[in-house]
Amino acid sequence: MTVLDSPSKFATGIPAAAPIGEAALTDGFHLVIDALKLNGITNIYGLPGIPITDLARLAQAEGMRVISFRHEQNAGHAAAIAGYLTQKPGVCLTVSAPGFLNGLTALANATTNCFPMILISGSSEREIVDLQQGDYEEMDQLAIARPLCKAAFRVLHAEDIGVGVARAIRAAVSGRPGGVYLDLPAKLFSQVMDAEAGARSLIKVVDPAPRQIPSLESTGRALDLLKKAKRPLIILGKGAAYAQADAEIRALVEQTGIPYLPMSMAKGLLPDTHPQSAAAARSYVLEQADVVMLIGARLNWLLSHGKGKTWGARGSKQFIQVDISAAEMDSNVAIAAPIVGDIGSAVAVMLSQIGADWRQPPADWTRAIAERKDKNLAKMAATLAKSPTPMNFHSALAAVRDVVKARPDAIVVNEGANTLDYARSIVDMYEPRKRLDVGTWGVMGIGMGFAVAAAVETGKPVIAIEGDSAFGFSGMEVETICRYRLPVCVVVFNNNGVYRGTDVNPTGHSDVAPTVFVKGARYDAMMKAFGGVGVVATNPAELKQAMEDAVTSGKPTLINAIIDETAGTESGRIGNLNPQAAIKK
Ligand code: ADP
Ligand code: TZD
Repeated sequence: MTVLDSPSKFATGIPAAAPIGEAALTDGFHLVIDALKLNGITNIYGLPGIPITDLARLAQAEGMRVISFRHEQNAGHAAAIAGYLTQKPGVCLTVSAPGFLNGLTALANATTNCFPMILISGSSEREIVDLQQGDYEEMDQLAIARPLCKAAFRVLHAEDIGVGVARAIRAAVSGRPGGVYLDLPAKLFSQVMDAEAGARSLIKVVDPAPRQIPSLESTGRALDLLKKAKRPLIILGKGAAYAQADAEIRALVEQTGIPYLPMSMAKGLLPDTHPQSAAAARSYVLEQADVVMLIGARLNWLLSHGKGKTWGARGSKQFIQVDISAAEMDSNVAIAAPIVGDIGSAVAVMLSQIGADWRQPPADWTRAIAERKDKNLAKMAATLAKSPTPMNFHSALAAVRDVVKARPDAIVVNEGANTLDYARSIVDMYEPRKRLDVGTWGVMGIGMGFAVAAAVETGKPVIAIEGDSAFGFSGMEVETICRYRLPVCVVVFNNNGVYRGTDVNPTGHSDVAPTVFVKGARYDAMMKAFGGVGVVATNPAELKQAMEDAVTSGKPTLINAIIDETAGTESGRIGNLNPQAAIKK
């Protein structure tokens, strides 16, 4: 129960008692905070201003951790990944119109990636917005948010705050997780009501993400298919990592003996060094497999939509898909055995149905994969052993790989093009949910937001491997990292531009080419500017040492890793998606 006080008194930090004989009161500010706390939400990622400045202040005063950012998009990405890591909706708090819009990219990205998040934005007065009379930061935010997220709600009355927050939480985490928008008009915050009635109006959400147990028929159908398969394959996606059914998933893979491929953020669900990992023979297994079981992975562009050259001869595959979203089935190709349910339950049911007589996959299949793997790994080892000057992506990532191997509990954040693609294949992960990256959209700008939230939510060291372009999208948040003294080590792969730094302006004009940055930029000085550690690394030994120092000390660190500006390729590994001019002039 909170006694009503004026915001200005809270600003002084002196709570006032209710006058004797008067009923204790509460208000919109306190009800929002109480509703979040009641539901176990302890952290807010945001950026203060009218009308939510006091909400942020009061939340901190009431014991919540309030992490203020320099731009709402980064706060939004932080909230989204907090949701992914904890299975509780991450909360992002913004001001109206422009602040809301800045947060919206992250909300849409969270929805696309199936991360549970709630964007709470203050908004202007309904009466003025609806008549378009030109209020301060006027915008019909609810209407704008609605098509970009899983659900959107507005609360107009203090007594409905409990319901609004409860609905937002349920919508974010139940079924397929996603982003929810909660619109809180300025007038709501100062609405006053009896404190006891207020407390009674709040809802502690019971079983917010209920288990969805699949039918035995559906799991039986899938297991029958797998049993008959000559070349079975399991693909683990970030839905499997999100589900936190790590032991069951590992048991399923190991008991069936089926080779598996981890999608990017599912790396580490089983250690990448696991003998059944087929990651080093990816093209081979995608082309050759006859039965593929997808667990928490969509057949979207990242898997070439389940068809085309990548997947071998037409009609050569049968798919099993385990997903909480029934509507996901058949979205790209026919799913022969859909299993609709939550991954924890689905995998547990399958484990219970696998008898002692389960036959391991045919040895010629696993042997063929092992041979390809060995060949590819040997080739990669030879490449990684080289140490050119300046560094290229491979030699720098060999150093990163060694540091992560020594600290498997560290969380790796990764964005860029070449920096992303090479890191994904070179840096082995050993534990679940330790690799966070650009996800389904391949969005740049997640870097510092993800890094901040990963550190705040887990307390573990964070290593952010950033292309220099990618880093620029959220680079100002190095101040946030320093301000909260977070154990984040940012490594900027500095090759002077987007993809590479070698383009030239063909006209001879002094403007550089559109993909080129200032050459030799000192990103390390940015971290130093705010009291952190800044280092320049020109070779793998320097890079490794600086990373080890950062991880050991826990001090905010930025390592400016100098990479050959001719290394890498346009668009990394997805150059095929990049249209080229048909007519050369
Ligand atoms: P990736 O990018 O790693 O391939 P996707 O984001 O495409 O993974 O797929 C994740 C899938 O996981 C989504 O279709 C989502 O509905 C599903 N999912 C998320 N959480 C669960 C869960 N707890 N149980 C079952 N499916 C889930
Ligand atoms: N804007 C947003 C929000 N997301 C994007 N994905 C892009 C632009 C386009 N883009 C990519 O897809 S990767 C990339 C951009 C701008 C940056 C690549 O350069 P880098 O990485 O320096 O970060 P590499 O490792 O040098 O290739």
